[in-house]
Amino acid sequence: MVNQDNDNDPRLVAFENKVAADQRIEPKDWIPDAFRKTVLRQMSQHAHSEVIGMQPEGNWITRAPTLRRKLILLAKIQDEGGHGLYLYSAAETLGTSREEMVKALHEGKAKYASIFNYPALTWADMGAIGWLVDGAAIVNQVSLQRTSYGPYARAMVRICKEESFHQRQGYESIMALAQGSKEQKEMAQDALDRWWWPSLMMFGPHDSDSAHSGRSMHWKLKRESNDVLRQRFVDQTVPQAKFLGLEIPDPDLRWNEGSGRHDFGEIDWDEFQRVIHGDGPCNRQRLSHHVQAHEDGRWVRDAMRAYESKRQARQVA
Ligand code: BYC
Repeated sequence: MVNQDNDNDPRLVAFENKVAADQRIEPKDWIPDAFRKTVLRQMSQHAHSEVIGMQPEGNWITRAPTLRRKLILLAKIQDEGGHGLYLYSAAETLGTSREEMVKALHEGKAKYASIFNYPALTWADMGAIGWLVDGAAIVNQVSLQRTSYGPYARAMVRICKEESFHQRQGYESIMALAQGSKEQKEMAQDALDRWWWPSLMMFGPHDSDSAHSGRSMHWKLKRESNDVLRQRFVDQTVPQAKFLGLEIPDPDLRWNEGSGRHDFGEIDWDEFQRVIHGDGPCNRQRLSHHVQAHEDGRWVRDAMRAYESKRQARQVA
Protein backbone atom coordinates (compact mmCIF):
# COMPACT_ATOMS: atom_id res chain seq x y z
CA MET A 1 0.00 0.00 0.00
CA VAL A 2 1.15 3.49 -0.74
CA ASN A 3 0.87 5.29 2.57
CA GLN A 4 1.38 5.03 6.29
CA ASP A 5 -2.30 5.68 7.08
CA ASN A 6 -4.64 2.92 8.24
CA ASP A 7 -5.44 0.85 5.14
CA ASN A 8 -8.93 0.02 6.40
CA ASP A 9 -9.88 3.62 7.02
CA PRO A 10 -12.96 4.20 4.81
CA ARG A 11 -11.73 7.75 4.16
CA LEU A 12 -8.54 6.33 2.66
CA VAL A 13 -10.53 3.93 0.50
CA ALA A 14 -12.72 6.81 -0.72
CA PHE A 15 -9.61 8.87 -1.49
CA GLU A 16 -7.94 6.05 -3.45
CA ASN A 17 -11.16 5.40 -5.36
CA LYS A 18 -11.44 9.05 -6.30
CA VAL A 19 -7.89 9.10 -7.63
CA ALA A 20 -8.45 5.84 -9.52
CA ALA A 21 -11.61 7.32 -11.10
CA ASP A 22 -9.58 10.30 -12.34
CA GLN A 23 -11.53 12.74 -10.21
CA ARG A 24 -9.82 15.81 -8.82
CA ILE A 25 -8.92 15.95 -5.13
CA GLU A 26 -10.15 19.23 -3.63
CA PRO A 27 -9.19 21.06 -0.40
CA LYS A 28 -12.44 20.01 1.33
CA ASP A 29 -11.65 16.31 0.74
CA TRP A 30 -9.99 14.13 3.36
CA ILE A 31 -6.47 13.25 2.20
CA PRO A 32 -3.78 10.99 3.66
CA ASP A 33 -0.94 12.82 5.30
CA ALA A 34 1.65 11.44 2.86
CA PHE A 35 -0.34 12.88 -0.07
CA ARG A 36 -0.54 16.27 1.64
CA LYS A 37 3.21 16.31 2.23
CA THR A 38 4.02 15.31 -1.34
CA VAL A 39 1.76 17.88 -3.01
CA LEU A 40 2.90 20.58 -0.65
CA ARG A 41 6.57 19.77 -1.29
CA GLN A 42 6.14 19.89 -5.04
CA MET A 43 3.92 22.99 -5.13
CA SER A 44 6.04 24.99 -2.73
CA GLN A 45 9.19 24.06 -4.66
CA HIS A 46 7.45 25.05 -7.85
CA ALA A 47 6.38 28.42 -6.37
CA HIS A 48 9.91 29.09 -5.09
CA SER A 49 11.30 28.23 -8.55
CA GLU A 50 9.10 30.83 -10.20
CA VAL A 51 10.16 33.52 -7.75
CA ILE A 52 13.88 32.68 -7.63
CA GLY A 53 13.72 32.33 -11.43
CA MET A 54 13.10 36.08 -11.64
CA GLN A 55 16.66 36.76 -10.54
CA PRO A 56 18.78 35.65 -13.54
CA GLU A 57 16.52 37.64 -15.86
CA GLY A 58 16.14 40.61 -13.51
CA ASN A 59 19.88 41.00 -13.91
CA TRP A 60 19.35 42.05 -17.55
CA ILE A 61 16.41 44.50 -17.33
CA THR A 62 18.61 47.59 -17.28
CA ARG A 63 20.80 46.24 -20.08
CA ALA A 64 18.17 45.09 -22.58
CA PRO A 65 19.34 46.21 -26.04
CA THR A 66 16.09 47.96 -27.08
CA LEU A 67 12.97 49.37 -25.47
CA ARG A 68 10.89 46.59 -27.05
CA ARG A 69 13.12 43.87 -25.59
CA LYS A 70 13.04 45.59 -22.21
CA LEU A 71 9.22 45.71 -22.17
CA ILE A 72 8.99 42.03 -23.10
CA LEU A 73 11.51 41.04 -20.43
CA LEU A 74 9.74 43.11 -17.77
CA ALA A 75 6.39 41.54 -18.66
CA LYS A 76 7.85 38.04 -18.54
CA ILE A 77 9.50 38.54 -15.16
CA GLN A 78 6.30 40.01 -13.79
CA ASP A 79 4.40 36.94 -15.05
CA GLU A 80 6.82 34.73 -13.14
CA GLY A 81 6.17 36.63 -9.91
CA GLY A 82 2.46 36.08 -10.61
CA HIS A 83 2.99 32.35 -11.14
CA GLY A 84 4.69 32.19 -7.77
CA LEU A 85 1.66 33.88 -6.19
CA TYR A 86 -0.88 31.52 -7.81
CA LEU A 87 1.17 28.56 -6.63
CA TYR A 88 1.68 29.82 -3.07
CA SER A 89 -2.07 30.47 -2.84
CA ALA A 90 -2.86 27.02 -4.21
CA ALA A 91 -0.38 25.45 -1.77
CA GLU A 92 -1.96 27.34 1.15
CA THR A 93 -5.13 25.29 0.61
CA LEU A 94 -3.16 22.44 2.20
CA GLY A 95 -2.99 24.31 5.50
CA THR A 96 0.55 25.70 5.36
CA SER A 97 1.04 29.45 5.17
CA ARG A 98 3.17 31.22 2.61
CA GLU A 99 5.23 32.53 5.51
CA GLU A 100 6.09 28.96 6.53
CA MET A 101 6.96 28.00 2.94
CA VAL A 102 9.29 30.98 2.58
CA LYS A 103 10.88 30.17 5.95
CA ALA A 104 11.60 26.61 4.73
CA LEU A 105 13.23 28.07 1.62
CA HIS A 106 15.41 30.42 3.64
CA GLU A 107 16.44 27.62 5.99
CA GLY A 108 17.47 25.44 3.03
CA LYS A 109 14.71 22.90 3.79
CA ALA A 110 12.78 23.55 0.58
CA LYS A 111 14.37 23.32 -2.85
CA TYR A 112 13.81 25.28 -6.04
CA ALA A 113 14.64 24.35 -9.65
CA SER A 114 18.35 23.65 -10.12
CA ILE A 115 18.47 25.71 -13.32
CA PHE A 116 18.30 29.03 -11.51
CA ASN A 117 21.65 28.41 -9.85
CA TYR A 118 23.43 29.13 -13.13
CA PRO A 119 24.49 32.68 -14.05
CA ALA A 120 22.99 34.70 -16.93
CA LEU A 121 26.22 36.02 -18.43
CA THR A 122 25.18 37.64 -21.71
CA TRP A 123 22.09 39.07 -23.38
CA ALA A 124 21.84 35.83 -25.41
CA ASP A 125 21.08 34.06 -22.13
CA MET A 126 17.71 35.86 -22.04
CA GLY A 127 16.84 34.18 -25.33
CA ALA A 128 18.21 30.83 -24.17
CA ILE A 129 16.26 30.97 -20.90
CA GLY A 130 13.01 31.66 -22.73
CA TRP A 131 13.64 29.07 -25.44
CA LEU A 132 15.14 26.28 -23.34
CA VAL A 133 14.21 26.88 -19.69
CA ASP A 134 10.63 27.96 -20.34
CA GLY A 135 10.51 25.34 -23.09
CA ALA A 136 11.45 22.63 -20.59
CA ALA A 137 9.15 24.10 -17.95
CA ILE A 138 6.16 24.07 -20.26
CA VAL A 139 6.67 20.45 -21.32
CA ASN A 140 6.47 19.55 -17.63
CA GLN A 141 3.65 21.96 -16.84
CA VAL A 142 1.33 20.96 -19.69
CA SER A 143 1.32 17.53 -18.10
CA LEU A 144 0.64 19.08 -14.65
CA GLN A 145 -2.58 20.68 -15.91
CA ARG A 146 -4.04 17.21 -15.38
CA THR A 147 -2.55 16.69 -11.92
CA SER A 148 -4.99 15.21 -9.42
CA TYR A 149 -4.90 18.08 -6.90
CA GLY A 150 -7.53 20.57 -8.13
CA PRO A 151 -6.00 23.90 -7.03
CA TYR A 152 -2.63 22.91 -8.53
CA ALA A 153 -4.18 21.81 -11.84
CA ARG A 154 -6.18 25.05 -12.15
CA ALA A 155 -3.12 27.21 -11.39
CA MET A 156 -1.24 25.33 -14.11
CA VAL A 157 -3.81 26.14 -16.80
CA ARG A 158 -3.17 29.85 -16.52
CA ILE A 159 0.56 29.42 -16.03
CA CYS A 160 0.85 27.34 -19.20
CA LYS A 161 -0.79 30.05 -21.30
CA GLU A 162 1.80 32.55 -20.12
CA GLU A 163 4.73 30.11 -20.34
CA SER A 164 3.95 29.47 -23.95
CA PHE A 165 4.38 33.21 -24.67
CA HIS A 166 7.65 33.10 -22.70
CA GLN A 167 8.99 30.24 -24.76
CA ARG A 168 8.07 31.95 -28.02
CA GLN A 169 9.62 35.27 -27.08
CA GLY A 170 12.82 33.45 -26.11
CA TYR A 171 12.96 31.62 -29.41
CA GLU A 172 12.29 34.83 -31.33
CA SER A 173 15.01 36.61 -29.36
CA ILE A 174 17.64 33.93 -29.92
CA MET A 175 16.65 33.72 -33.58
CA ALA A 176 17.45 37.43 -33.99
CA LEU A 177 20.96 36.68 -32.69
CA ALA A 178 21.40 33.45 -34.64
CA GLN A 179 20.51 35.30 -37.85
CA GLY A 180 22.56 38.36 -36.95
CA SER A 181 26.27 39.14 -37.19
CA LYS A 182 29.00 36.51 -36.68
CA GLU A 183 29.51 37.76 -33.10
CA GLN A 184 25.78 37.59 -32.36
CA LYS A 185 25.56 34.05 -33.68
CA GLU A 186 28.54 33.09 -31.49
CA MET A 187 26.75 34.57 -28.48
CA ALA A 188 23.67 32.48 -29.25
CA GLN A 189 25.77 29.31 -29.60
CA ASP A 190 27.62 30.06 -26.36
CA ALA A 191 24.30 30.48 -24.54
CA LEU A 192 23.02 27.17 -25.95
CA ASP A 193 26.29 25.49 -24.88
CA ARG A 194 25.85 26.68 -21.29
CA TRP A 195 22.07 26.20 -20.88
CA TRP A 196 21.51 22.90 -22.69
CA TRP A 197 22.58 20.44 -20.01
CA PRO A 198 21.12 22.36 -17.05
CA SER A 199 17.81 22.47 -18.98
CA LEU A 200 17.81 18.67 -19.27
CA MET A 201 18.45 18.47 -15.52
CA MET A 202 15.22 20.39 -14.86
CA PHE A 203 13.25 17.17 -15.36
CA GLY A 204 14.91 15.58 -12.34
CA PRO A 205 16.75 12.27 -11.91
CA HIS A 206 16.17 9.23 -14.11
CA ASP A 207 12.91 7.45 -13.28
CA SER A 208 14.88 4.59 -11.74
CA ASP A 209 16.52 7.05 -9.28
CA SER A 210 13.51 9.27 -8.62
CA ALA A 211 12.55 9.00 -4.95
CA HIS A 212 9.03 10.41 -5.29
CA SER A 213 7.91 9.35 -8.76
CA GLY A 214 6.35 6.00 -7.77
CA ARG A 215 3.92 7.53 -5.30
CA SER A 216 3.35 10.68 -7.30
CA MET A 217 2.45 8.69 -10.41
CA HIS A 218 0.17 6.41 -8.38
CA TRP A 219 -1.66 9.42 -7.00
CA LYS A 220 -1.69 11.03 -10.48
CA LEU A 221 0.07 14.04 -9.09
CA LYS A 222 2.65 13.45 -11.78
CA ARG A 223 1.04 12.30 -15.02
CA GLU A 224 4.23 11.55 -16.90
CA SER A 225 7.63 10.52 -15.67
CA ASN A 226 10.84 12.57 -15.55
CA ASP A 227 12.45 10.61 -18.41
CA VAL A 228 9.37 10.68 -20.66
CA LEU A 229 9.11 14.45 -20.34
CA ARG A 230 12.85 14.97 -20.84
CA GLN A 231 12.73 12.89 -24.05
CA ARG A 232 9.78 14.96 -25.31
CA PHE A 233 11.73 18.16 -24.68
CA VAL A 234 14.78 16.84 -26.58
CA ASP A 235 12.66 15.70 -29.52
CA GLN A 236 10.91 19.05 -29.78
CA THR A 237 14.03 21.19 -29.30
CA VAL A 238 16.53 19.51 -31.65
CA PRO A 239 14.69 20.61 -34.85
CA GLN A 240 14.36 24.13 -33.40
CA ALA A 241 18.15 24.30 -32.91
CA LYS A 242 18.66 23.02 -36.45
CA PHE A 243 16.38 25.73 -37.82
CA LEU A 244 18.48 28.33 -35.99
CA GLY A 245 21.70 26.86 -37.39
CA LEU A 246 22.97 26.19 -33.85
CA GLU A 247 24.58 23.02 -32.60
CA ILE A 248 23.43 21.19 -29.51
CA PRO A 249 26.51 20.48 -27.36
CA ASP A 250 26.09 16.71 -27.22
CA PRO A 251 28.33 14.45 -29.35
CA ASP A 252 26.03 11.49 -28.60
CA LEU A 253 22.90 13.18 -29.92
CA ARG A 254 21.44 11.37 -32.93
CA TRP A 255 18.12 10.43 -34.46
CA ASN A 256 17.17 6.83 -33.77
CA GLU A 257 15.14 5.54 -36.69
CA GLY A 258 14.04 2.46 -34.75
CA SER A 259 12.60 4.23 -31.71
CA GLY A 260 11.50 7.31 -33.64
CA ARG A 261 13.24 9.49 -31.02
CA HIS A 262 16.57 11.15 -30.43
CA ASP A 263 19.22 9.32 -28.45
CA PHE A 264 21.23 11.68 -26.32
CA GLY A 265 24.21 11.67 -23.96
CA GLU A 266 24.25 11.19 -20.20
CA ILE A 267 23.68 14.12 -17.87
CA ASP A 268 26.42 14.91 -15.36
CA TRP A 269 24.48 13.69 -12.32
CA ASP A 270 27.26 14.66 -9.89
CA GLU A 271 26.83 18.24 -11.01
CA PHE A 272 23.04 17.92 -10.62
CA GLN A 273 23.41 16.61 -7.06
CA ARG A 274 25.85 19.37 -6.14
CA VAL A 275 23.50 22.04 -7.49
CA ILE A 276 20.35 20.74 -5.80
CA HIS A 277 22.22 20.41 -2.52
CA GLY A 278 23.28 24.06 -2.43
CA ASP A 279 26.65 23.99 -4.16
CA GLY A 280 25.95 25.28 -7.68
CA PRO A 281 27.56 28.39 -9.20
CA CYS A 282 24.92 30.81 -7.81
CA ASN A 283 23.06 28.99 -4.98
CA ARG A 284 24.35 31.25 -2.21
CA GLN A 285 23.81 34.41 -4.23
CA ARG A 286 20.23 33.46 -5.17
CA LEU A 287 19.22 32.61 -1.62
CA SER A 288 20.88 35.59 0.03
CA HIS A 289 19.25 37.91 -2.51
CA HIS A 290 15.85 36.41 -1.69
CA VAL A 291 16.45 36.72 2.07
CA GLN A 292 17.49 40.37 1.62
CA ALA A 293 14.44 41.18 -0.56
CA HIS A 294 12.20 39.49 2.01
CA GLU A 295 13.73 41.55 4.82
CA ASP A 296 13.40 44.75 2.76
CA GLY A 297 9.70 44.03 2.32
CA ARG A 298 9.04 43.38 6.00
CA TRP A 299 7.68 46.90 6.63
CA VAL A 300 5.04 46.39 3.92
CA ARG A 301 3.84 43.13 5.49
CA ASP A 302 3.85 44.72 8.97
CA ALA A 303 1.87 47.72 7.71
CA MET A 304 -0.70 45.47 6.03
CA ARG A 305 -1.11 43.36 9.16
CA ALA A 306 -1.52 46.47 11.32
CA TYR A 307 -4.11 47.86 8.90
CA GLU A 308 -6.00 44.56 8.83
CA SER A 309 -6.15 44.21 12.62
CA LYS A 310 -7.35 47.83 12.93
CA ARG A 311 -10.01 47.19 10.31
CA GLN A 312 -11.20 44.08 12.14
CA ALA A 313 -11.25 45.90 15.49
CA ARG A 314 -13.41 48.64 13.94
CA GLN A 315 -15.82 46.01 12.60
CA VAL A 316 -16.19 44.41 16.05
CA ALA A 317 -16.75 47.79 17.76
N1 BYC B 1 15.84 21.05 -9.32
O1 BYC B 1 12.02 12.11 -6.81
P1 BYC B 1 12.27 13.26 -7.73
C1 BYC B 1 9.87 28.18 -14.52
C2 BYC B 1 14.76 17.04 -6.35
S1 BYC B 1 10.14 27.44 -13.01
C3 BYC B 1 15.87 20.96 -7.98
O2 BYC B 1 12.25 12.99 -9.18
P2 BYC B 1 9.82 14.77 -7.94
C4 BYC B 1 10.56 29.42 -14.87
C5 BYC B 1 13.37 16.70 -5.86
O3 BYC B 1 12.72 17.85 -5.35
C6 BYC B 1 9.33 25.87 -13.15
N2 BYC B 1 15.53 19.83 -7.31
O4 BYC B 1 11.28 14.45 -7.35
C7 BYC B 1 10.65 30.45 -13.95
C8 BYC B 1 13.68 15.68 -4.81
O5 BYC B 1 14.22 16.32 -3.65
P3 BYC B 1 13.37 16.41 -2.24
C9 BYC B 1 9.80 24.87 -12.19
C10 BYC B 1 15.13 18.78 -8.05
O6 BYC B 1 9.25 15.88 -7.15
C11 BYC B 1 11.40 31.59 -14.27
C12 BYC B 1 14.84 14.92 -5.44
O7 BYC B 1 15.46 15.81 -6.34
N3 BYC B 1 8.99 23.69 -12.42
O8 BYC B 1 9.10 27.67 -15.24
O9 BYC B 1 9.04 13.53 -8.09
C13 BYC B 1 12.01 31.70 -15.51
C14 BYC B 1 14.42 13.65 -6.14
O10 BYC B 1 13.68 13.94 -7.35
C15 BYC B 1 15.05 18.83 -9.46
C16 BYC B 1 8.57 22.87 -11.43
O11 BYC B 1 8.87 23.07 -10.29
C17 BYC B 1 15.43 20.02 -10.09
N4 BYC B 1 15.41 20.14 -11.42
O12 BYC B 1 10.14 15.30 -9.44
C18 BYC B 1 11.87 30.68 -16.45
C19 BYC B 1 7.67 21.72 -11.86
N5 BYC B 1 14.63 17.63 -9.89
O13 BYC B 1 12.12 17.22 -2.55
C20 BYC B 1 11.13 29.54 -16.13
C21 BYC B 1 7.02 21.00 -10.71
C22 BYC B 1 14.45 16.86 -8.82
O14 BYC B 1 13.03 15.01 -1.85
N6 BYC B 1 7.84 19.97 -10.17
N7 BYC B 1 14.76 17.55 -7.71
O15 BYC B 1 14.30 17.11 -1.29
C23 BYC B 1 7.97 18.71 -10.70
O16 BYC B 1 7.40 18.41 -11.74
C24 BYC B 1 8.77 17.70 -9.94
O17 BYC B 1 8.90 18.15 -8.62
C25 BYC B 1 10.18 17.45 -10.56
C26 BYC B 1 10.93 16.46 -9.65
C27 BYC B 1 10.05 16.82 -11.94
C28 BYC B 1 11.01 18.73 -10.66
